Parts: sequence; C-alpha cells; structure tokens
Amino acid sequence: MQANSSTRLTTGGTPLRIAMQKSGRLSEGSIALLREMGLEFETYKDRLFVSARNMGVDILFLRDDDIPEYVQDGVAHLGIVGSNILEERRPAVDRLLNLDFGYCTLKIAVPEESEINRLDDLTGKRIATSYPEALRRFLAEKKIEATPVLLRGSVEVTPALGVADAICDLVSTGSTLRTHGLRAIQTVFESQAVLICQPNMKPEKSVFVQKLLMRAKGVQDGRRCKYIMFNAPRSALELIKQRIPACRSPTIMDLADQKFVAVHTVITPEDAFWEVVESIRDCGGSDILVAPIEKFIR
Ligand code: PRT
Ligand code: ZN
Repeated sequence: MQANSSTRLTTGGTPLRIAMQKSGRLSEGSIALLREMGLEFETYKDRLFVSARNMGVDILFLRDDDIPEYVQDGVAHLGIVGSNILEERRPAVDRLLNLDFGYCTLKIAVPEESEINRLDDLTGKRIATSYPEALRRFLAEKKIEATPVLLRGSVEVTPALGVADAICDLVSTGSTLRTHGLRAIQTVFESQAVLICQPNMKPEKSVFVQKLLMRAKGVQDGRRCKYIMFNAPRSALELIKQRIPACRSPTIMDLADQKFVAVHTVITPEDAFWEVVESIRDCGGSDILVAPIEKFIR
C-alpha cells in the first residue's frame, strides 16, 4: 500500500528506534498506541524488529527488563516500559509521558493469619521481592529495619515455604494474593506504562521525538475526553456556563425553535463526566449526545 505522504515523518538519516515489550502485559497497549499515532507496521511472532511502512521508524520488540538499558545506551531512542522497572533500576532516561495502561501497584503483603498488620511489625522480618532496591529505599524512608530477599519470580509462594515472612510484589486484580492466602498491608508505589526517551539526543532526532510525543498526547487526550452535545433553553445558558466548568466557553448553535440552543463542548477527565451530565440536566439541558474523540490536539 502507498504510504500517505502527509503522515510521513523522517529525520532524513537513520530511522528512529522505538523499543516495546515483545510479548507480555504491555504489548497490546503499546502496539495500539503506536498504531493510533499513525505508525503502520506488522508484527511477526519471531521478528525482533520491524520498520514502519510510512515513516522513518524501526520498532524493536524486547523483553521489558531490557528496554531501559537499550534506551539509556542509545540503542533505542524511545521506549515503552512499566514505571515499576524505572523505580527499581533508576536508569538515565527521560520520562516523557504516562500512558494510562499497564496499571499495577507494588504492595507489601503477608499471610492472612500473620501477626504482621502494620509497617512497624515488619521490623526484623524477611520480605521476598523482585524489587529489592525499591523496597530498600521505601523501608529506609520509613525507618523500618527489615531484610529484602531477592527472588526473580513466584514470590507469592515464599511465605508458605518459610522462605520469607512477607512479600513485596506487583498487584493488579489482587487474585494472585487471594489465591495464595495473602493480604496487602502497604502500598510502595503505583505503576503504569510510560514513554521514555534517551537523554541528550541529536537535535534532528529530538525534533522527530517531539512530533511523536505530540501525536501520543493527541491519542491519549482523545481517549480521555468526550465530545458532548445537548439542547438547552436559551434562558439557561448563563447558568450552564457558570455551573459547568466544561461549558465555560462552548460552541452555541441556534435551533429552529428560537427558545432553544444546541451546546457543543469537550469534557476532559478533570470534569468528572457523570457529574457534568447531571449538572446539565439540572440546568434544563436535554437530548444529551456523547461521542468519543479519536484524537485531541491541544
Ligand atoms: O518476557 P518479559 O520479561 O518481557 O515479561 P515479564 O513476564 O517480565 O513481564 P509481564 O508481561 O508480566 O509484565 C510487564 C509489565 O506489566 C510489568 O513490568 C508491569 O509494569 C506491568 N504489570 C501490570 C504487571 C502486572 N500488571 C501484574 N499483575 N506485571 C506483573 N504482574 C504480575 C505480578 O508480578 C503478580 O505475579 O501479576 C501477578 C499479580 O496479578 P494479579 O492480577 O493477580 O494481582
Ligand atoms: Zn520481564
């Protein structure tokens, strides 16, 4: 297929390289984001990289653990990785944007029957984790003397095996904790996928990255915001503008019935969608239509 020249982005030199997880929890969200940013590419089971058809970008498919170093060392210019890995490893990369997917929380958990209930109760205890540095920093900050026990996986079984008194692991639905008879007692940090970039990039690459960043934000704002249209009595317009922040400066259109107007506006996440809808109805608005926004470039 012929690439659309209006979407062609290039540095005029070597391709810009973007690293993402090959196969795992961040893969689907990363591919969806890159495609919505206008990159046209295929994915193949065994390919470690593909070139976008319509712009000067190569996509590298890697294990998530390797992505920060690839970006730090300049092998990739951009990367998509969980902020949990950044918290643990503190690589020399710049964080560009939180991506609103891959949400999870690093939590300390103990067996249901444990006498450990509060942070202080962890003093002198062993905590199994794949995040020893993040845990050490957290314990030092809270002035708790406990011992992290490093494990690469399956930390949830360690209390039952007598290897540790508690665990510190990522939680999303909480079902792994429940299955292993564990209860969370403390959050260490919240994590989500983030877009990172290599610091001190060459200017021509940096310009390209800024353009891609604008696209990523446009996709994200489009997903977060809603386009809303409704009819309202002309006499209620001032009240609507005053009471509904999202309607402070709406587009107003005349209707055939001069007593009514059509109001069009964008609701952002800060506006709390359902509360805005309720307020519109309270002010006399009706026939409320809500439409998704594909991209929203501010
Ligand atoms: O092969 P590769 O090294 O690339 O993949 P991986 O197996 O190391 O990573 P993967 O795909 O499991 O996770 C990739 C990223 O997804 C992580 O670095 C996090 O940023 C994010 N993420 C989001 C999660 C979870 N949710 C998550 N629930 N990573 C891991 N888990 C694990 C957790 O460790 C625990 O074992 O899922 C289990 C708990 O899940 P719940 O739903 O039972 O609470
Ligand atoms: Zn991994």
